[in-house]
Amino acid sequence: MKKGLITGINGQDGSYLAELLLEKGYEVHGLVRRSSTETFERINHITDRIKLHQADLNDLSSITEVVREVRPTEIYNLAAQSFVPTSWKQPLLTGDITAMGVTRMLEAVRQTDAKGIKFYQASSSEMFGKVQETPQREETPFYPRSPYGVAKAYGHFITVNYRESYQMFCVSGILFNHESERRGKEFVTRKVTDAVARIKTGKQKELRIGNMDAKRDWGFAGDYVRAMWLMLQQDTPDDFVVASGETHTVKELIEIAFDHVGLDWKKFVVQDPAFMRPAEVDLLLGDPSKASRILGWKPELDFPGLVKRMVDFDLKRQGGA
Ligand code: NAP
Ligand code: F7E
Repeated sequence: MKKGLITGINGQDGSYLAELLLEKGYEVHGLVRRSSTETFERINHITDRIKLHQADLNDLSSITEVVREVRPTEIYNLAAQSFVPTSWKQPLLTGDITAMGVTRMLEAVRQTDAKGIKFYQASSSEMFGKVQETPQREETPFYPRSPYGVAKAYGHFITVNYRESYQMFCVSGILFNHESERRGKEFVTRKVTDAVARIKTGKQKELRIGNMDAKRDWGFAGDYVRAMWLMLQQDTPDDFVVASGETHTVKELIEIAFDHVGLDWKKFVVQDPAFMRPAEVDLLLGDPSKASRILGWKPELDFPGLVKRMVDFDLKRQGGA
């Protein structure tokens, strides 16, 4: 039986990936950090079928112990400080977890079973930052624009380096933005769909938003975790861009979400400089052709379908559907 260990199992992607691995008959283990209030909202429905282990990406001995105890066949390193604005407020912590945490995971693998464990690193389109070409491909040079992007670039290269130095099966998935009803409410898609539902049900009066001209290549998280799994099923380790191949502005996102419940967004949306970033990533558009050709991966849910799905979910939560 295959054994998967997911760091960040309690996050958006971790929860979808755990479901996917269970469906495929894996024994699923998750690494979670200690918290004074245990909230496993995203994985409550599967906690009886997975095994959780307490460890922290900042603590090498704790993760080595988990890797030694579990002896997984595959590790998916999804844990990170993943919110871009927080990376300016807590740049050192972001570097410790999102960058050095990758090296700690790789060391835990190398010291335990360098040849027997396949390793997936959750890299990000934020590494492209101030984009050097469009669309962005595996070969596009990185120009990160936030401490988060810089940390992810380190995580990418250390993954490649362990592959080349120790012939370990390590891959880096360069994933563009992917969303769902399980997305944290601080990210723009969920912030918008949650606000639309609250405005529609009379619980909120306005939506305060930052840069509406930013363009992102958005997809559905459930589709993207399939690509992670496919990368570890290949015979040779390689890196892949995973994206929808379409780009949309934040304004389009807002329009679709408000339209879906019959509201005119212009009456409710207020631009607020508090949500502008010190340095912005203006445009992201990925070229997923390598993933399509080699992994046979393609996304199933399109952008309007994704936004409507998230609005419907939030409306139901607010008792409005
Ligand atoms: P997420 O919802 O923020 O989940 C991140 C997880 O990491 C959380 O479960 C968090 O634990 C855990 N974590 C944070 N610090 C940790 C530490 N020191 N030790 C152990 N665990 C820690 O992120 P996501 O959207 O699922 O993304 C998954 C990964 O893909 C991240 O690495 C992210 O940077 C990357 N990524 C995401 C996207 C995207 O669009 N979603 C795109 C490209 C790359 P708690 O639950 O305790 O907070
Ligand atoms: O911002 C703009 C903001 O925070 C998207 C993470 O998963 O994807 C995510 O990073 C865009 C930016 O995601 C608001 O300026 C406008 O241009 O939803 P976001 P992100 O920064 O792209 C990448 C691939 C990751 O790897 C990250 O982990 O929306 N925007 N107004 C706003 N953004 C937020 N959060 N809030 C606003 O009010």
